[in-house]
Amino acid sequence: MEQTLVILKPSAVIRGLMGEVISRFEKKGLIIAGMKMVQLDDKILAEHYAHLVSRPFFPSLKKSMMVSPVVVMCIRGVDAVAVVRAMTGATNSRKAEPGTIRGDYSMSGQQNIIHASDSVENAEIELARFFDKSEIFDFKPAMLDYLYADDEI
Ligand code: IDP
Ligand code: MG
Repeated sequence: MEQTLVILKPSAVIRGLMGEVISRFEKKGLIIAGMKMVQLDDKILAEHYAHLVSRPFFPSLKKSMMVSPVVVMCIRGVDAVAVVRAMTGATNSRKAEPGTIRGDYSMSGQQNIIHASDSVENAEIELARFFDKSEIFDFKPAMLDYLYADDEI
């Protein structure tokens, strides 16, 4: 199964939306294989958002990601990267479809509740950035036999 990185941003933590968002992933049938609260800093954000460091909004983005701790999650499932991106919705929450996390909980292009890895390759890099191997757990959820047909996993 694939694994992907989700970050519950300060906009989720401070607004009290952590449970709502985590619950969506659980109800979908995704497996939460790792989860912890961390305070991000300049160094890790410059790495994580390396593709955006030259953009004018980068200082504001960085600040917004450090105003509170965040929750980092490793989410596992068949096609987890694409499934979680679809659940996340468009970057600008005002354009995100209703029914997506950003579409339902945010009005902002920046304070948009969660980060989700955008490819299998980036998911691997990002998970290694935020988690030690020992913090990602391989266990069998009780409902696994009812989440997928035998030939899907
Ligand atoms: P993504 O989070 O949907 O993958 P990226 O383009 O990777 O979008 O941007 C990372 C984060 O940077 C976004 O989630 C958002 O918080 C912020 N961001 C992206 N574009 C803008 C912008 O034009 N203005 C302000 N913030 C932005
Ligand atoms: Mg991105």
